[in-house]
Amino acid sequence: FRRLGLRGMKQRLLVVANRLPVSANRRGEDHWSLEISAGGLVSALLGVKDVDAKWIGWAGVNVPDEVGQRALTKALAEKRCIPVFLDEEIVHQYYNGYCNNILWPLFHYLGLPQEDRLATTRNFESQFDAYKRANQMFADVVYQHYQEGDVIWCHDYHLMFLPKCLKDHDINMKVGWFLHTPFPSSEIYRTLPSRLELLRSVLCADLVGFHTYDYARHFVSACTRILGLEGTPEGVEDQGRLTRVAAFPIGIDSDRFKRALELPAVKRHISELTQRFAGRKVMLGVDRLDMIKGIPQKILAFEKFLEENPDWNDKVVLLQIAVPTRTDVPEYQKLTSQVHEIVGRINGRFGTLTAVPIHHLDRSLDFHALCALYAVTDVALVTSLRDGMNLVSYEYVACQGSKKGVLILSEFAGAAQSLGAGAILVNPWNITEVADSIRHALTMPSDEREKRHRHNYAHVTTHTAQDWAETFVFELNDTVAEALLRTRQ
Ligand code: ADQ
Repeated sequence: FRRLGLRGMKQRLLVVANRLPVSANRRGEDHWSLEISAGGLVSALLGVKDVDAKWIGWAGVNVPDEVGQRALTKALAEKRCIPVFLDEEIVHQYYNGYCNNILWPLFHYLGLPQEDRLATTRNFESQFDAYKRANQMFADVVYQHYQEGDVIWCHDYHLMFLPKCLKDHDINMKVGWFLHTPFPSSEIYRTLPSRLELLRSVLCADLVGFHTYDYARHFVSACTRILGLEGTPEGVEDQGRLTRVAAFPIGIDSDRFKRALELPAVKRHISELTQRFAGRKVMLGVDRLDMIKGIPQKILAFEKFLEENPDWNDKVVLLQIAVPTRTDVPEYQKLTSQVHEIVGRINGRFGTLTAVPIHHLDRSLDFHALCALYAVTDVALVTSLRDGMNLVSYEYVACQGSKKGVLILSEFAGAAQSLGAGAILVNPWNITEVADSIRHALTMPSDEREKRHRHNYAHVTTHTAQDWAETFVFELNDTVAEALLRTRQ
């Protein structure tokens, strides 16, 4: 900031993400009610010092009429949000199609569409077209609000084409792009038909960030192998221009969780849950119901544990909270039925008249109930098949100050890089290994539990969401300043 003469000034930051952090409900022709979703990204950005942040994104609703659009724009302005209006057709092609059916599975190593999803491949061109058009619509809204000196921070795989749109408009814009998912090995990435255009666009950004060093390395390899560019320790170089590439591991607002544990409502939840499960060890899973989260694999591993450890049968319970997501997509519907089927079978097999081994809820929990669950449970089970970071593992650790529960964590979650020394790391595909880890976690001596917890707690409370956002914005300013100095020399 100092080098740019910004010391003491509030710098404007435009955060561009597919979804605004609000849920909007229409209450009349020109009246909207808004609820801010207090996710990690929101608290991260609220906590960045000397920065005045605004959000640009889709509100998640179709608003075809001008009266509704004007009213929503006005209501959102009070929450420092600016809407991008996408119609149903573009949402279908860009969001459901290209983003969720092509990029999401590919980036999580599930490959390009097969069978059911093959129809999407046939429509690939039109979906990629819609993706580019949607990205251009986000860019148009950015131009309308941009002032010289603003920092523009683009988020995630939905907006890979945005850096190019922005730099084509004004080469001096300061543009950063951050990916919340993994960036896969270049051998996987190179199967994507639009691989060249997307890489070239991301390289238009000044700073490109990932959760882990491995994802950054995969990205640089994709640029060298697919585009034939040169990778340097700082990033990727193309005709003398450097795009800086680095790892910026996200964190959580750990104080928010610690404060919540002191609230009477949360304490009430905690004592209810403690009574409800008295005499049993409680294991917890909290995930969006998505194939990348490995929920069926987790439940099968728990079944294996029950099979091999009959003495534990009525002494342990697994609470699996799964928020339904992308419910209109057939593959997600199939996953839901598959999970229900497995849970039903296991409860039928191991349940008694008074207790069942798995409580499975298909719903989101409010923040207080979630904190209470994190606090009372003995073991958290995170078995993602791939996950950019996985914040549930961080949230669990933040709430375990007194209990010092054990975290079983997939080695394929980004969080394994930061919490690996404290967690029990597992390969989620190996259900025997996960079943053994469950037994290890449930029988772990208290001094080992404390040591492991201390390591993770220190990490989660010192690598916060605020630090993450502050570091990214600082580095982006620095990168641009350095590039300016280089061109002047
Ligand atoms: P997600 O895939 O959504 O995020 P994750 O990082 O675990 O995964 O965050 C989920 C959030 O939703 C957590 O804050 C959690 O508390 C909340 N949540 C999950 N289930 C819930 C439930 N049943 N009820 C209430 N709340 C629930 C993407 C990437 C991740 C990356 C994040 C941030 O896929 O890998 O860590 O972005 O970059």
